Amino acid sequence: VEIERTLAIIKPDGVDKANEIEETILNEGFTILQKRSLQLTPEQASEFYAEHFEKPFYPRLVTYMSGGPIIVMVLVRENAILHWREVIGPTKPSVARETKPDSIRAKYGGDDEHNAVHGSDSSTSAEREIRFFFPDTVFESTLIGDTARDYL
Ligand code: YYY
Ligand code: MG
Repeated sequence: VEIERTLAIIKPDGVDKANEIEETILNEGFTILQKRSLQLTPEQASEFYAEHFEKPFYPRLVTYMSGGPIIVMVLVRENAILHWREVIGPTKPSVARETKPDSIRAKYGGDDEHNAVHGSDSSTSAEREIRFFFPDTVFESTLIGDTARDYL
């Protein structure tokens, strides 16, 4: 059994549903290992989403993600990265409502740009993203094995 860590963000439009979202997180068997509330500067949002630099939606995304407080969390679970992506649903809330009505983005997302939550999409991303918000994190990979068990 592979115990993994992933990074979750409750985005600015999701913060007023933070209690419901956290309840879903716990019901899905995640442990919230770390949690912090903050507001990104535009520079930090640009860096976090650097992979999308070339995309037409990038400027809007940066403005949106730096436009209000967010809540960042490190989640731990078996198969955490993939499972969290399943729980949040497809990127676009309109698609999520069509194909995965129980997902967080279906329930709490607004229009396609305001989709309530973020989830790391791979082990490499999870490691980078966890370090981005929790720079003191010590780990050799997102698979933390016995170390994680101390928190479960
Ligand atoms: O990983 P995920 O958040 O599901 O989607 P990405 O393709 O990485 O895009 C990041 C972020 O950008 C997405 O959550 C909303 C926004 N976005 C957008 O506003 N318009 C798009 N066509 C695609 C993505
Ligand atoms: Mg992504």
